[in-house]
Amino acid sequence: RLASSAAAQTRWRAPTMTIAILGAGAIGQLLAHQLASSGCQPLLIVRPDKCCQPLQKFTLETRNGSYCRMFPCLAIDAAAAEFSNINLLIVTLKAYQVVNTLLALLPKLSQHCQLLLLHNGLGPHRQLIPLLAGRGLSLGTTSQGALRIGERQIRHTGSGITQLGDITGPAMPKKLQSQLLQAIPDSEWCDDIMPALWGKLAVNAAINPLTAIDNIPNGALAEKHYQQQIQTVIAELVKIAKFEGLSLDNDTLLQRVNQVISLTATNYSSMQQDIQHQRLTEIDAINGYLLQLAQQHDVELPVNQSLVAQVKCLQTQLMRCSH
Ligand code: KPL
Repeated sequence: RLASSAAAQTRWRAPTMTIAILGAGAIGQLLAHQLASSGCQPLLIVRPDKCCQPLQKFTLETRNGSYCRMFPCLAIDAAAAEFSNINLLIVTLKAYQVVNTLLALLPKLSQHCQLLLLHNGLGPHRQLIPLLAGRGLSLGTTSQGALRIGERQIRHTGSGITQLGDITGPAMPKKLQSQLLQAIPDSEWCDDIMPALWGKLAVNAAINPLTAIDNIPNGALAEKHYQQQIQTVIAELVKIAKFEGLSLDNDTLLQRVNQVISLTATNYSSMQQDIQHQRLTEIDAINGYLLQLAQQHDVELPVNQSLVAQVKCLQTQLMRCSH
């Protein structure tokens, strides 16, 4: 009897959904560990030169200890058949890598593969929508902190909420939705994800360029001189959001920015780090996205414009030095 009920259990196990993560940076690796600890076996899609073995060991350090896990890895240039079983592709690339990378990958994905973009800033989804060929697109934002301390080793540096929601096409299947919400701590599904994305955009637009330009930690922005600039960055963001049909509250956003400044006072923003390591920044998808919208609506955003110009200038100087 025991044997037959065990056999029945095996027979009746619900079919598992394949979740793949494109971009094995700090957030991509963190999500892979969180999915694995809730019983999924995520697949990591990596650059061909990083895919030396089909199964690779990844390590997560938390306050409670270290966890080593083996994840299957697939090179992005692998044959199409290997991608056709993916039900959900979570994209954790930098904003500026999203469109070009997906342009090459989309034809290899099944017609039913759902896409979820998780990056700082906004904008790539607008270029992606015409290329989806009927696939569903969801977007998300996370305030979880993760630091990469080795090629396949990360440290979970802070908890924070993760908000996800559909943008266009078929909705995320309920089974995938619940797998994600179960795996990611403090995560929620939003019927309208846009206000959450704009909330995070406000935080990044205020903190990232100022810390990158002046090479300071987030906490330095509590000084009066920065607070005046932050107020204008936010006022300009609220103004352009209104043209996009979104009514955002100036004071709530300012409060949120200042809360992040104090909670992450000793941290360096991703843009400050990108500049220091002579990497391309996400400025085009953050303050640059506001300028794109401003141009469409024929509106001026002088403070955001000046921040974009300063970051781009730094970026060009540093890139030139590194060559
Ligand atoms: O998301 C961030 C970033 O650095 O990109 C913030 C919230 C500003 C934390 O540093």
